[in-house]
Amino acid sequence: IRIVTTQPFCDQKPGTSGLRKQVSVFQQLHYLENFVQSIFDTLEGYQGHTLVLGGDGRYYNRQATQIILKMAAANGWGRVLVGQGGILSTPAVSCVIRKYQAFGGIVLSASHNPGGPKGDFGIKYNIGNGGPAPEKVTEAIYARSRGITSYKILEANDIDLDRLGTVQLGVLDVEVIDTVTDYAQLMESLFDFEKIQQLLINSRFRMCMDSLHAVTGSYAHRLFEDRLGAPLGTVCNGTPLEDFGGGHPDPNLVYAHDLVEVMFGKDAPDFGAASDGDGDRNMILGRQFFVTPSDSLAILAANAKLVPAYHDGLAGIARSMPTSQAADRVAAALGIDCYETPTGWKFFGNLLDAGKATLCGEESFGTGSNHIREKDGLWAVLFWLNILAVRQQSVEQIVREHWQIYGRHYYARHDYEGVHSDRAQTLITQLRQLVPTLKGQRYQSYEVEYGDDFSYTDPVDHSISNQQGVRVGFTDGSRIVFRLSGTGTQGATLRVYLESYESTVVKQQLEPQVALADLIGIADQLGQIRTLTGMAQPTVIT
Ligand code: VG1
Ligand code: CO
Repeated sequence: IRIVTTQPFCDQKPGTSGLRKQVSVFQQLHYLENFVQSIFDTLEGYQGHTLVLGGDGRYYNRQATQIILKMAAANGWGRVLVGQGGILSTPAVSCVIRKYQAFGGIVLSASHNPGGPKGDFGIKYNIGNGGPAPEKVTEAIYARSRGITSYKILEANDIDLDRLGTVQLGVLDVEVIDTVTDYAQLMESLFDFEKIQQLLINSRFRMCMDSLHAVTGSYAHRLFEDRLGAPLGTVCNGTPLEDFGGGHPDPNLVYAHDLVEVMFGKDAPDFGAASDGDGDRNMILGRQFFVTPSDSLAILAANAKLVPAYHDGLAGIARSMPTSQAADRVAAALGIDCYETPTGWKFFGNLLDAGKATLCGEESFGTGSNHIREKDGLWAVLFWLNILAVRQQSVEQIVREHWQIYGRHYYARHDYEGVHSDRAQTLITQLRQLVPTLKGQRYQSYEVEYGDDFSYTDPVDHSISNQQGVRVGFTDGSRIVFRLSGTGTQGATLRVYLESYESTVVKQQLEPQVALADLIGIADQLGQIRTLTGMAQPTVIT
């Protein structure tokens, strides 16, 4: 065991979902090691216990895996379960931690950010419930990283990550596990695979799953084609690549363009889906029809009883604050609680552990449940397939019927990427000062009901998270939310979330950008977006 002297880096503060930086930053001497040692130094009582380790397969995944294994060996872990080739999707890590009652896990991913030598890399610690470490842990890791002076690493050869089975690294047992098996078994225990299989082998139903050259490729091939009988070719871009084929592995209408072309083209399949770099996000499409993630959460909740795992009903629903209020209406109709949390899956962990929520979702193409403690892309796809198999209707019919019953929440997110950090900060600071003064003010036909900077008190451990996004709510239930991204690696990204509500069926047919046009104008007026960012329009609209 070698003790290596090091100096702290000042920028190792985890964001919304772990530490994400450009690959070149991680390749600096000691950079990764410092952060990993900071994680280990922060944990108590892990000695002799099990760590789960896996990543989304992006560039630097293998090298980082070898380093972390040797550091785990030097720091007294008892066993590491590592995915074959160093690969595990984020939901699979969560599944494996829970199944084998590991002490915790490390996920190597920058999720939807591009990969490759010029792309991004990331690392995140998950606790024993399988979920992302809560803020008090990530803050402790950050504090440690600023005072670190040395780290411990075993001097040893690299292990063969491609061969399944157990090898020794010093006193550490390293078990290379199949990436898919545990996760696939969990999925089979939740859904009606027989019904889904009948749907998929029926030649009248066609589906297309786009894995965007990212981690879900192996999972999707195994589940949809091998196990559920969908024809070969159902999964496209299903070979994981270190640079995701040069694309943005982000399942939305902008970046999943191949799939969008197929689903909005002539002779489109009945059902389309995509997932992100690390497999925790999902996009759901019908034939020439897009389901917003906020609607998807509400529809899954309203139809949950059709799925074996949720047959007895839901304890509650949780959504992140910027996610539309569509789920709230379903919760109200079901007579269950709906929780509103800050952005980031780590805030759902306590609600799930305490049995207060069963389904959770975020507008950013994230949906999940109490089966694990991460959002789960393929789980959402299977959930939709299970509903389709039972209801025997099209995706569009299901969504339109939902709107008829509950009303439609028009929704859009406008991202302004690559904004100068100072200017983005100014914009938010000005909004923080402005919005509490707006109550009663009128903007076109809208009257402000409240304006605040969202603060969350966790109902389980009572921890408080302040400044989670500036909200302006109007008397008719419409909302505008402003916040800065915590996952970007260059400059700042401003996110503007827009939502309005329409209960009249004949008015539910508009394009969201048209329905939200007035709110888009008001958002610019309130935030001085064009002036402060210097941009005439958003870089990405989802
Ligand atoms: C974004 C999304 C957030 C999501 C997070 C991690 O964060 O808005 O909802 O939980 O990414 O998703 P931010 O701070 O950039 O808005 V993933 O798939 O990157 O782990
Ligand atoms: Co992700």
